[in-house]
Amino acid sequence: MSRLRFRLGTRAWVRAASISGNRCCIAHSPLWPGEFLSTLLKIIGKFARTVLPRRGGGCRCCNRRELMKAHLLSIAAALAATAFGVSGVSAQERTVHVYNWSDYIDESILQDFTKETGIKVVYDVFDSNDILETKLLAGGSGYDVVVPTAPFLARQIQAGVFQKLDKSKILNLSNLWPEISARLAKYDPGNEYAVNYMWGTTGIGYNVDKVKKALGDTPLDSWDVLFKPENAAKLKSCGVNILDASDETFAIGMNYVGKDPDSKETKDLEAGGKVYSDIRSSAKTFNSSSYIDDLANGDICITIGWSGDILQAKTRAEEAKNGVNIEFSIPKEGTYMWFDNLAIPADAKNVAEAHEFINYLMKPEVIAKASNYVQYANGNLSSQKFIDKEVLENPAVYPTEEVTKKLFTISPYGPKEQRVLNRLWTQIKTGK
Ligand code: SPD
Repeated sequence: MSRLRFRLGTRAWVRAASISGNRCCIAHSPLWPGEFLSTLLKIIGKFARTVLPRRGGGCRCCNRRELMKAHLLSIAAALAATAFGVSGVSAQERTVHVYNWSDYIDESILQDFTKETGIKVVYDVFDSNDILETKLLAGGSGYDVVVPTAPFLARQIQAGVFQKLDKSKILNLSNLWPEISARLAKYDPGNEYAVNYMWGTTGIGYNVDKVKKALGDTPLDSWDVLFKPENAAKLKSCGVNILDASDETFAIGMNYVGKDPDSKETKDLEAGGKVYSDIRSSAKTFNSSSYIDDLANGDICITIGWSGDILQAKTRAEEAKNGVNIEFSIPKEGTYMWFDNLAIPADAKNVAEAHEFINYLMKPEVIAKASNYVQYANGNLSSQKFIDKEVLENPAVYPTEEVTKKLFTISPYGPKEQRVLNRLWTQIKTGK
């Protein structure tokens, strides 16, 4: 005797008929969630029960006519399972593996997604494009959705790391903000591989009271506050953090000393790097994730930081009622405007689920919920009516047109340029 068991999920149970040789039996099987499949298999089960009443949970011998009916029923059940993507006799639970930046989502969104689709989300975080890139280039990362920043995305597309999106499966792309999609198209021509998740700027996050105490009335709208060695030295005792993100810190440094922030010339990179080696002795940490809590708790008083991260630190301090007053400034000299984007690795195992996840995130009310929580701007125009007024109207999140004119973007580093950058950044961080 063999039992044909359809391991399809947990929501409903039906009976399916199976035969082996001259024997037949009725097996109880759990069903994959889904009303249609559930109903279909229930009907098949009902038929099976009529034809082959189950006795004592076992099997019984049947006549040729019954066997034929049972056989047809088992084929129908198998076809139903196949039609709904159930492979073999044992279908897996549907899962999507997501690798995103830390502090970059309202986790209730993940739970809501699972409730709506039945797809479980395995969610991991990183705090540097370099970490993500190392995994992607090695292959077999195990992730189905990842979130590279635009210049990294561009060179990873070139390296064949991603698969093209099946836009017929992401109908919510109709909600995108054409201006942001056009900016992203410089890195991903035709927007074939990626969808913008969030975008923002890199500026100065500071503890208002501690910085005022250290620097008096020094204006906080200029990189001078941090990059002038005499200022950094005065801030040393209250804690200075520098983002551990060499691609953009060098661009910001080059812009500060009057070079093209997108230059890849070694001498320009050295000039940009010198900005940091000059203040290295005043820096307490080089960090891109725990600096949020460090700022919120008063363990550092100033940092180069990403817009939403600083605003989250402000919110955390306010919620903790710890008396720490935090602000974010976009320096008048200009700064880096970046785009973080959802993409599917070429070797992703759960491609259908990855598309469903991206489509879900692009629902206006869902991505608005994400923006309200992380306090970053997103690339979905239809979402704006769902974004809290304090977020949408905060120029630190959605910069004014005037400020936007001073923002710059950068192109990808080539392999040789990247090696120069890595060497210089290691020297700066280690102080050697
Ligand atoms: N905590 C989430 C921060 C996301 C920042 N991504 C920006 C990368 C710019 N290089």
